Amino acid sequence: MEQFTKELKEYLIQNGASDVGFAKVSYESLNYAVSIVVKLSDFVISQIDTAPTYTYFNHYKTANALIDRLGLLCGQKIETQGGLYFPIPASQTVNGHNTYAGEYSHKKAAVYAGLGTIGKNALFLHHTFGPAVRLGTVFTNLPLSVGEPLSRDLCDGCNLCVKHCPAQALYGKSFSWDDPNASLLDRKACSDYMKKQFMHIGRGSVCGICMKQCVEHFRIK
Ligand code: B12
Repeated sequence: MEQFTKELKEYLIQNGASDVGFAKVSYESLNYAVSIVVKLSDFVISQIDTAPTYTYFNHYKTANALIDRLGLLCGQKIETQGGLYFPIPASQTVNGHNTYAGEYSHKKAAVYAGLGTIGKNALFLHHTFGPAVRLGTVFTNLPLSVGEPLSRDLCDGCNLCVKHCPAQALYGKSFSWDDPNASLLDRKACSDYMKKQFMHIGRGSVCGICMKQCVEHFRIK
């Protein structure tokens, strides 16, 4: 399957993915995942200051549309090899309000694929692009050549994200393999703040201040 894995990665990159990885993680009977990374615009992110911008909200929607399209293209390619596929939506909350969870965590698949690590901001930090990326995941039963988690931590604990979070939603904890499911973020506080303060900009779905702070630091390092 090494050849197909390589072809799939090249195909997704040709169609707009910034990076692609593969992981041995499961969704029901599908035991492999394709992790798709779409890098965001440095300039758009740089304009976020104490609030998200209208442009960031549009950029977020455009990136989500690309990720969902890449998920479909990826799945169609998998089906040509006789495999099943299940694309996780780019940005969809399931189980009603106040649960703050998607069908599967994109960050988890991306970490297992070896594409990056989790920062104190609870965001996935890509090894090259940093935190300003959006993610997608496609599960399949087709065996793929998988990566493995990075051994170094890409977050140096600078705390800028924790200090600047206007909702004070970040606990200041670091991701740890001893307790990988420990929550780093008060999800309700983050969501409530976006809804209260930024409804007029991004319908309560965007903020990005923790991402912007991290991007600047990531670049300086
Ligand atoms: C619901 C949701 C929210 C909720 C809850 C956030 C949260 N962290 O759970 C709210 C509304 C608060 C929110 C806010 C934001 N979100 Co949001 N959100 C989602 C969504 C749709 C589901 C996340 C989910 O299932 N959460 C439930 C908890 C239980 O899961 P989790 O935090 O992902 O991870 C848990 C476990 O999986 C585990 N875990 C996490 N990583 C790893 C790694 C390993 C190896 C292991 C073993 C475990 C593990 O620990 C966590 C605690 O239990 C995802 C899309 C998706 N399907 O992944 C986007 C997503 C997480 N959001 C994203 C973004 C960018 C944001 C915002 C910046 C808003 C914005 N766009 O401007 C803020 C950032 C908040 C923050 N600092 O984390 C991006 C993150 C990209 C990145 N670089 O990491 C995602 C992945 C969307 C995407 N397609 O890229 N979001």
